[in-house]
Amino acid sequence: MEKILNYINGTLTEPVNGNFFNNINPAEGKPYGLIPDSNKEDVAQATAAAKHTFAAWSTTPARNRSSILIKIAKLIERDLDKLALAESIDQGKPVTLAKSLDIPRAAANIRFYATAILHESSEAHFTDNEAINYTQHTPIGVVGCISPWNLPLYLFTWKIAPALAVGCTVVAKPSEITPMTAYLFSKLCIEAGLPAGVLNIVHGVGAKAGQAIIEHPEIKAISFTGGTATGKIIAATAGPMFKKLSLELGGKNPNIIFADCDFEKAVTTSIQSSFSNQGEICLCGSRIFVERPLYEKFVAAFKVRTEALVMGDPLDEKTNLGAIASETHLNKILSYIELAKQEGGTIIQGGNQVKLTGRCADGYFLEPTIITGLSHTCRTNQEEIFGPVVTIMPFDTEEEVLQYANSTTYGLAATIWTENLKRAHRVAAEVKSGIVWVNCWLFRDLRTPFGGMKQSGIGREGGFEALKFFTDEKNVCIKF
Ligand code: TXE
Repeated sequence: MEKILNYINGTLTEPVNGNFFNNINPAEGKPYGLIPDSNKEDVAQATAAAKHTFAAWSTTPARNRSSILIKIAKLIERDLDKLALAESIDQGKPVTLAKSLDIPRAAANIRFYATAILHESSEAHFTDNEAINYTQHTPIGVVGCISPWNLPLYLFTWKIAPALAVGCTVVAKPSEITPMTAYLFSKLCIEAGLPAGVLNIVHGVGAKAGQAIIEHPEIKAISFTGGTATGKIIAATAGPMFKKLSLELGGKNPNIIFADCDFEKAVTTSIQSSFSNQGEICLCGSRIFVERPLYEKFVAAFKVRTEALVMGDPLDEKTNLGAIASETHLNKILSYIELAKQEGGTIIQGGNQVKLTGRCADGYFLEPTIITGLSHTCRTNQEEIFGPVVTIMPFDTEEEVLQYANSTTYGLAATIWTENLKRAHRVAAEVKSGIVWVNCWLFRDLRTPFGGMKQSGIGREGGFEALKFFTDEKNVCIKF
């Protein structure tokens, strides 16, 4: 049983209260390690260490901060196989996905911000011949970064990298469902020579350790990715304390397929956007809308491709779909499949929990599921399920599909499939989503700001926006 430890002031340490809880391997449904059950006291220690180190780290030349971060990125690349295996065991995702997506992206996140900080610039405005106004950004202080369980190291590094690059010191908490790669990451930070206290990782449950980070008065900004319900709690706590907030929350993303699309590409990519990572990606297109002339053909082809997906042991290189991240989450998804039936939906594929044999006999496996026959207004089509479950609905006109697409409280991502350039621009302009992909999905340029509209969140991550988020901005006017 591997015992995960907190990383506070440069040292791996047990929680102050000495309490741990089980770390479950979702493919086996069994504990395989222990997680610190940290509380306020650990967060207080971590914050004190971060505060103490802030003066030194924030005045360390950007090139030196950059070179330590690059060292960490190289260590991630060196340990690619080890980290991918750990992430697959911890989260249930196929090891091949961890190896090709999660871990390389974690290294890329760190490299991106380690180099971006070397190219940071600020604005100056000359006011006729009378004055100059310039904008100055200075690191805001100690910041809190809280990440979820679906893309563990990928989202953890996405938050901490810009904070560290800009000169902030960090108190971070990975999800208690998937803490292992953040723990291995803390060892890499020690190996790379990251000064003590610059990054502190406190493990534990959200309501205790997470909430203590949000409430701590010395933590000036919070970057959070997780569920919308948790986002509301965080906003309610941090808002009255006037903390800077970036909230990346849920999605109920439309995947809009027009009859003039490149059919083969649309079907192949829609399989990925529906079922990658067991559908546990906030950007997954969980509502598929197909223009009526193509509807029957699309549904038939999509069903055949879904049937061909291999669900099984995440450590098997042939596996396309691994385990659901936790038993609680599996039950949540199953309850939505029941709801879909009650709402009059037809399960045309999947819908059942699966019992595998051998090592994975007690794991949390669920068939990829396709539901048709539902209205866009029902709860199944309005609430985030966050699993391998998609609905497919026909539409007749652009106006109609835009109304369907925009009918939820979410607005994270949308995908549009059409070969008609004018229509692509027209629909992209009208969809209320922070990210719109045309004829592709999950294509990311890290310079592009990332975030949602409506209840999918506030603030933008990615690009230079993220560096700015972790700063105080000042505008200075000098009169000649
Ligand atoms: O996430 P939580 P949960 C959605 C998805 C899922 C639902 C709930 O629909 O079914 O959210 O998942 C920490 N103060 N997404 O409950 O609770 C927690 O410890 C501070 C979408 O597992 O939001 C973890 O580190 N922190 C999503 C992080 O918040 C708190 C990814 C996320 O957990 C806290 C995950 C508190 N009071 C779930 N309570 C996405 N957008 O990608 C919890 N946490």
